[in-house]
Amino acid sequence: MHMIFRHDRPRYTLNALLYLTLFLYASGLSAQDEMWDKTASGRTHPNIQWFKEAKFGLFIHWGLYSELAGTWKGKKYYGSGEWLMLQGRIPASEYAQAAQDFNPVDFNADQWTQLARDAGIRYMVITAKHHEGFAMFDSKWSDFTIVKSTPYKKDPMKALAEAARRRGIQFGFYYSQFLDWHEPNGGGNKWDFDETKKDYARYYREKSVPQLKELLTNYGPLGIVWFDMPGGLTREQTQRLVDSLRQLQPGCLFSSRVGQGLGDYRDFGDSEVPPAPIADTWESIYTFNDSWGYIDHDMNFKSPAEIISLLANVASKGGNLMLNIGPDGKGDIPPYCAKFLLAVGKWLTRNGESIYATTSGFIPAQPWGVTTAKPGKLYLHILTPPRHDELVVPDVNVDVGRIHMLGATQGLAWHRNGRDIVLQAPALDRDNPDNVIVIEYKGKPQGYDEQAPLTVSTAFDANPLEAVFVRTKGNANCKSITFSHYYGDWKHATCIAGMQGPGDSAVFGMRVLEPGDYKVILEYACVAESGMQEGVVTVGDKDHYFRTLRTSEYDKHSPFLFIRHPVTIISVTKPGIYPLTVRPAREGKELFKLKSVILEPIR
Ligand code: FHN
Repeated sequence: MHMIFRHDRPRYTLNALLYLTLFLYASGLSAQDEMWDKTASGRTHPNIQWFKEAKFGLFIHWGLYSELAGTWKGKKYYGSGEWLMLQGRIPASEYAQAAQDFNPVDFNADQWTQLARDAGIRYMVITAKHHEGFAMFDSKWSDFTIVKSTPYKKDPMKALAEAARRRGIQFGFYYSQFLDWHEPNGGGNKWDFDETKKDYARYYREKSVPQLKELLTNYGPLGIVWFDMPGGLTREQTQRLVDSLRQLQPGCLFSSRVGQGLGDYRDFGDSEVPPAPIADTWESIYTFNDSWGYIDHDMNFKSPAEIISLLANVASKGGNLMLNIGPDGKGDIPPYCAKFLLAVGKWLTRNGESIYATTSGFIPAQPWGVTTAKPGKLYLHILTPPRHDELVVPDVNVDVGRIHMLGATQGLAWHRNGRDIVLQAPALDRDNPDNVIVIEYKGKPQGYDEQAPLTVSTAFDANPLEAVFVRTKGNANCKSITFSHYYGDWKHATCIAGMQGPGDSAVFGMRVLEPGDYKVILEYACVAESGMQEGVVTVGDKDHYFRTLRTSEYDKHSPFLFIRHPVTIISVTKPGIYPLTVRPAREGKELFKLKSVILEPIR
């Protein structure tokens, strides 16, 4: 067997990356979000097209942790259930005994893959080995496997790979290449094993690489190897790892978390959607509830409407959504996941044309929703139906032909108002979370304009001006803030930060369609030292003063609270474009982290 690191040992010293890794793991909790590699190689993989078109994937976290279901010795844990071993600092030898009870007799590859098929899923990625170190497949390189150490004794991955391919679903494996809490030389377990004595090269050589090779050899053609949490390797070593694995299956894609910018497409952070479209090939990953692995006391499942709107939102920015389920220790998929997936599948049967093989739309997000596109077609995803019978689509700079509801033959009435299209809004189905309207067009659309003024209309109860669309001045800047509620259930908020003095301002372009009175609501988070400071909202020549309200301190492992603070009312007498500026009244601490400004028509 060729071991790619055999000749590297003399050079395999602790480099800067390794020190960083050690530091992160020594601090235990901070690891997950620090280890997301969101960059890809920039080269176009010859087999990338299926992935670009697929748009909807199913992630499956299934391992020993599924049997433990978030409880250890009577204590319930919350958040990422697959991190139970670390959360409970469970000794590796004790944890391994759980394998004796792991007997997923209900596992049925045909049922799982048929559900995926009916849900409109186009690719599936399942955990072959997660950080606990337990292989859910048959491996010669470890005894800690479902075949060798459980009463089940079979390899479920064989059947699953075949069943997925039979149903036209691309099949892939998740593999935690560095973290392995079972092994003395694997990353992450410092409660059993002395970090300073670890030989990561040996871990890669004796388990990680050979197991990856088994996966790429024994399960037919794989669509993806979904690496996670890179560590312990230099760029050169990662490149060699990638090269040696590519030889086995040149057609297989590698996720960006292979590390060192060497993946074939970009994954964002867990539960993260970039705020604006991205031209590269990329994926957002979300889990159904608060955990990736099964937890029997986690019932916080996303509803079909939430998933459909997430799918449309991700597609509107040009990405794929891979949504995770956590089957239990018997091999059953939680009933709400199955039920809600089928509801999403039903919606996709009618509306899939507006999702699969689309690119981002060329109209920025509107109070009514988002857009996706295909050559000659712009799809309007109406996530919030208007209150009146007109729907304005701003700045449609192409030659418009027919406009119709997706799937309907009858056209919709519309007229031009300058560059806008004004649609006679059809009777939308209020039970449908995303009514799709198709605008057929000719010509080359203008690019997506992040600086376009944002629509404000009395047709909507709330008109959000999101931070990503801001123009900043002085030290004000737009950045993404990451935090969690329980443990590893990451949230991300794009905010304007750095506003410390009157010269540091955030300017939003508002395009008000109808005159009227609007309440101005600031949505922000404000730490103690920022509280009780004065700020100003300026519209036209009028300054509106307010004082900041303290919300919560920032700690990335706790909720970061955003308040919706109504600060004033503005009266707009004429439709038109108005700048709205937010700034501190005087020099001081950062005013707050501003997520959005919401304009609410007064009724
Ligand atoms: O630590 C893992 C986590 O358990 C889960 O597998 C997610 C899925 O993207 N990846 C890591 C954290 O980012």
